[in-house]
Amino acid sequence: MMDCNCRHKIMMPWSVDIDLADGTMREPDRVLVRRASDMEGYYKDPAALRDLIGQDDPVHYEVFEKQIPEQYGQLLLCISKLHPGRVGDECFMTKGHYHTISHTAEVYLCIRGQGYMLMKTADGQCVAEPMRRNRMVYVPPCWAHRSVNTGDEPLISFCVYPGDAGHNYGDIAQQGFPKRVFIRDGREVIE
Ligand code: PAN
Ligand code: ZN
Repeated sequence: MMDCNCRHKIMMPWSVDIDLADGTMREPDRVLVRRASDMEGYYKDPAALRDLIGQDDPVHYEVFEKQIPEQYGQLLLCISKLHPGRVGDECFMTKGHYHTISHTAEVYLCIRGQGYMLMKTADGQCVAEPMRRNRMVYVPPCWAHRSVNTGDEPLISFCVYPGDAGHNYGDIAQQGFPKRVFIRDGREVIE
């Protein structure tokens, strides 16, 4: 190992296989799994969530990651696989977060499924960008973000964001988003 002309050690280049159809990363270093029981407090209908937890506590989403130093200059990447399902009539979603260093952006390239990226700012703006296969969503600095699956198959995205971004879940856990996504009478409702 030699020093680069900054404070970091030289890291060896590497590559990884990603199965775009299945939405999995071969040989991830870490797989984060969030089940219904990890989502208490997030959905509009807590009783419907308790029912789901009591049934088989289904997996809501999985995040496949490679181990990359969480440092300025690095890029963190993952496959986010959000399963289809409803809590009552509300679509399965990720917890959502701001980045701890809030002025850091993120790219989500959707490789399968359909849904929305809900984004909000601290001053009350809220936007729902459609997610579908081959569509890229740019999450600008300072926007909290949560993906929502409105379809019947997994919503799968390849995500890239700065190594030092960090995750701040607390604000969203307390405040939520101004909008939620439902399926009612077979139609998407955002309200
Ligand atoms: C994504 C998310 C992933 C899971 O990698 O972490 O989709 O969502 P939550 O982190 O909100 O549970 C990302 O935005 N990283 O910054
Ligand atoms: Zn993020």
